Amino acid sequence: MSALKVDYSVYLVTGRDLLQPGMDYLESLEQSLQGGVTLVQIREKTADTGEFLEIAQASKTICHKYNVPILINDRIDIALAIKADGVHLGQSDMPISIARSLLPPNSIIGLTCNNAEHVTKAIEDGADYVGLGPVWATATKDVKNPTVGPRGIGKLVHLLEGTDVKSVAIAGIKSTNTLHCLHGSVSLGGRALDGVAVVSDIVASQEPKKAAARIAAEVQSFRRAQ
Ligand code: TZP
Ligand code: MG
Repeated sequence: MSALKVDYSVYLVTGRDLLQPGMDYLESLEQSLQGGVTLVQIREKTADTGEFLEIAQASKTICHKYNVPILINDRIDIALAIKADGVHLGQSDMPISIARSLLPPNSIIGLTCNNAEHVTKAIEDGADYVGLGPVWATATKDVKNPTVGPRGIGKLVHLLEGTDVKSVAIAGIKSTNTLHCLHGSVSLGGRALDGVAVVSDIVASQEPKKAAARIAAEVQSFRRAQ
C-alpha cells in the first residue's frame, strides 16, 4: 500500500545490464534519486526469483529513504513480498482486476499501452497510470510495436481527458529530447503527460545524478511553460 505521494515526473525504469563498468547498481540508483528521480520501477528480466527479491528489497530501502515510491515490473509476488507501492504490467501480464484483487488497497497499478484500444481498456480496468509508447526507437528493449512519436503519444493522452488516469511516455527519451516529447504530446484537450519514463539515459550514464537532474530540469521547464 502506498502512503507516498506519487509524482510521475521523472520515472526511472531500472536496467542493471546497462550500468557503466564498475558502477554499483544500488549506488547508481541512489545517485539518480539524488538527481531528482520521482518514481522507480524495478525491471528484472533475467534474475531468478531469489535475486529479484533481494534486489527489490534493497532498492525499496533506498527509494523510501528519498520518499520515492517503488513499483515492480510484472511480478505481483515480488511486489507483495517486499510490500512495494505497486506494479507495472504489460499487455500480456496478469489482468489489472486480478492484480488489484491480490495487492493491498491503494497499490499503484500501471499498464503499458501501445495504442488507443489498450488505453481505452486500461481506463475501463482501473489503471492508475499508463506507460505510452514507444515514442522513439530504443536499443534498451526489443519493442515490436511501431514508434508513435510525440504526436502519436498526444493522441493517446487525449483519450485520458476526463479521467484520473495518469500517463508517462517511454522509449528513447533523453534529456535532449524530453522537451520535444512533452511539448509535442500535449493533446487537443490540452492535457499533458505526467512525466517521462527513462532507462538508458540515466542508468547508462557515468553520472546518474547529473543525468536525472538534467531530465528533471527539462520537465520543470516544460511545466513552467504550460
Ligand atoms: N518499455 C518500452 S521501451 C522500454 C521499456 C522498458 C525501454 C526504454 O528504454 P530507454 O533506454 O529509455 O529507451
Ligand atoms: Mg511485463
